[in-house]
Amino acid sequence: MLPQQALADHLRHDYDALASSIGTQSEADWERKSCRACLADGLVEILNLGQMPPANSLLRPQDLSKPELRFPLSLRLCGQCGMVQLGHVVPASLLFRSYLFFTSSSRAMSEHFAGLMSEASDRYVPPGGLVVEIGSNDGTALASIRRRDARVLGVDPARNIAVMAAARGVPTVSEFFTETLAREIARVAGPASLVVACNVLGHIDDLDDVCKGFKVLLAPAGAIVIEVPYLGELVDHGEYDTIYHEHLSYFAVHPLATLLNRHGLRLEKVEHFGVHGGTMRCTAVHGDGVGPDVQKWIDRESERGLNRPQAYLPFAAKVARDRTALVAQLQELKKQGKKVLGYGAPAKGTVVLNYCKIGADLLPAVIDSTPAKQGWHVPGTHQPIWPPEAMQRERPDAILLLAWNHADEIKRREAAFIASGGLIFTPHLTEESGK
Ligand code: JHZ
Repeated sequence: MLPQQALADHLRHDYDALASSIGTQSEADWERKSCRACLADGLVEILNLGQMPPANSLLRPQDLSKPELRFPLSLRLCGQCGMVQLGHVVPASLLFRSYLFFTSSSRAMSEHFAGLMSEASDRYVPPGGLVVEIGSNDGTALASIRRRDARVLGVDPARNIAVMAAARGVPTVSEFFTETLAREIARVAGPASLVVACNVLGHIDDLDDVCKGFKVLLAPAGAIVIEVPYLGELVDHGEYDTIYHEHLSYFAVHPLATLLNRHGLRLEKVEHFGVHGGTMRCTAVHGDGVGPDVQKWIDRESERGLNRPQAYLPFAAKVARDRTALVAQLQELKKQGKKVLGYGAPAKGTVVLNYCKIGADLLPAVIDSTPAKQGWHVPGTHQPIWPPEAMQRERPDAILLLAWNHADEIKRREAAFIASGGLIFTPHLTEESGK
């Protein structure tokens, strides 16, 4: 067994223990009725993806016959501030204490974060200054900082990953980020000139506690750089598979600015990047209001009515249409005697396979390059996860690109498959190459 797998396997015992205690609770125990950004009541459902297993709760072969946890996946809108969020909260300790997603699994994402760290640390970190990353994962981003005169500290609750970060030379506190922890970091290490939080704000239920933590940790002239997938693109492109229990919030600019303002933080700048299906990088500082360009984002969001339930009707209709079309496509390929494999076992893949009820009869296995995932199975639909070498052995005719956000990197890796005429399509049925 590889070290990554051994640790994940070991921590699975904790997951099982937690899962059996949670299994006795009811839906009402997980429901949240007030908005995470502005605390208003009265959230309105805009999409329902049914009962879904936690997307990263991969199964070992010996778990396949055991009952699995499923939780409601209901997407709701706050009519007050426009925050889109899940109506139910799966306990964070179940989702994040042992984590199977590693930032280093994508070269393109590693380069993206290295760019962020170098730009932001040049701008905000004086000699001897401190950079704190929340949700630092395996330390990839912090390790990319080459400056010897900057101090770095990661914070990530996943114990298996904190070990990997430490091995990379990135000191990591393996805890959830809270105001209490922020005070302790500030007391021991001093205020942070730069706080980075990429793809993690959406994971946290109590955003007030996190913002209080930002406020006490941040140095007077420091900055917080937050990256989150952008709601506008999720809706425009029908990226329903990015909706899963780990992602409690789906940010647009207005609700994020509202949240930060409530805590004496000013959203100064918003930049757009294509990664993860459309991402915004938001820079916040001490203060109030928003920067002039940020106001333009807010005006555009208000013009398109992102805080009104009607704006989401075409999105919900496209999600249902995509499901029907994807299943029809897989059935047709099966009828033609073609072999189809999934590519990537991302959290998104679990959502697609379970929402569309795609079992091993239509898609017998998925390929993933992460050693810790190989040999395990997709929750709910149970496809085994094979390493990329299986492509040569299995010689599929087509692949369903579940990790569609890494299309370029995967296409480079699988150039031989494409050269031989292999078909690649995504759950949203964009044809990437054809026979
Ligand atoms: P990927 C992640 O979601 C995790 P996920 C997280 N929840 C988050 O917030 C979002 O990102 C934004 C594999 N792969 O990045 C590796 C290959 O097999 O889409 C991964 O298992 N071959 C924090 O889980 C998966 O695909 C390759 O060449 O949806 C990609 O997962 C490459 C590049 C990746 O994340």
